[in-house]
Amino acid sequence: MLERLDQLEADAVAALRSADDAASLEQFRIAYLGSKGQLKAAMAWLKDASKEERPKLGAGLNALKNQLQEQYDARKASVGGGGLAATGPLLDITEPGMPPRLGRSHVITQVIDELIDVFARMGFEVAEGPELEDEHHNFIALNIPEEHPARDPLDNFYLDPTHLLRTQTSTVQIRVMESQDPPIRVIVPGRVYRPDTHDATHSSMFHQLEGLYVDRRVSMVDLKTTLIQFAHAMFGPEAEVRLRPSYFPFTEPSAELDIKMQIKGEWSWVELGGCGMVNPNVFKAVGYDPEQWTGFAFGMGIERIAMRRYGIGDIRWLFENDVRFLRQF
Ligand code: 2NL
Repeated sequence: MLERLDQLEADAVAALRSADDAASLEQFRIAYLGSKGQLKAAMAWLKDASKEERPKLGAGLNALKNQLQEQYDARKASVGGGGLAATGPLLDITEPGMPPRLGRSHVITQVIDELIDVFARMGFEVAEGPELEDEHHNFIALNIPEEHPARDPLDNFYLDPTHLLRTQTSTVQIRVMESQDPPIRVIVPGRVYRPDTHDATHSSMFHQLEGLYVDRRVSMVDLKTTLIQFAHAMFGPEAEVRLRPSYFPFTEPSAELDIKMQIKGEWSWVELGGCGMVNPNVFKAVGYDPEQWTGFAFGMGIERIAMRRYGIGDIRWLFENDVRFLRQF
């Protein structure tokens, strides 16, 4: 009996060794491990075996079964695709292809890229900085004193009494001026945060583009010329710029910035942001001599530009990430 077991093992091991593809492996499985296979048949030897032989034969058959199953599994894994031979191919290579849908930049990113391009052609470099700021960069250096209403806790996202999410990207221009000497010509696109009840035109997170130019004898004419060049490049040669007197703590004089642009064939004035000549107090805060250096600065809302240009009726659509909306741009 035990000799028959040895013979069975030798045959099975040889058969498995020569099975080198999925089909022959399957033949091996049926012949040896299957429900009508040789191991199953060998179990019948037990009832003809003598009392002394029976336990040894039983243990030997079990061990052989486990060993063959293990070797078969390993072999099958290394041959690969074993399942396919039995079930047929899972992949029908004659099916027509389905091209994957391509991703794209968010419409706000597209507008930012365009703005960077326009200002780059006028010599402006892009600067970036942290969205979590301290009161020095967000307020003090920008000539916004302690008692100013802009610092109201209800109008800002404070993390602690001296840290908050930036409310304007001017914080980055302050950092640029603190770290390098004039002349400076930078634009800063980025996210800003203000607590606002969300509706069609308000979001507590939105994007701004600010610009700063510092050199000797910079004038309001330089500011307006730069803005006119920007308006023409962005909205076409017929676009116009209008500056209306205003007030900001960080500029003096200050102005609101309106641009006349064409929307669906109709010309209209759109309030894009504000601008002005850098307040001497801001220069003092960053260690520039205000007798020597002059500059202009401006800030505009990027959502405003995108919404006007593409006729987007609700600012919230920009941030809901519904691909059916985003795919349109
Ligand atoms: C607006 C108005 C403005 C500035 C931003 C600025 C920055 C520095 C110094 C002086 Cl470092 N000014 N930025 C100036 C005027 C207006 O933004 O309505 N933005 C959406």
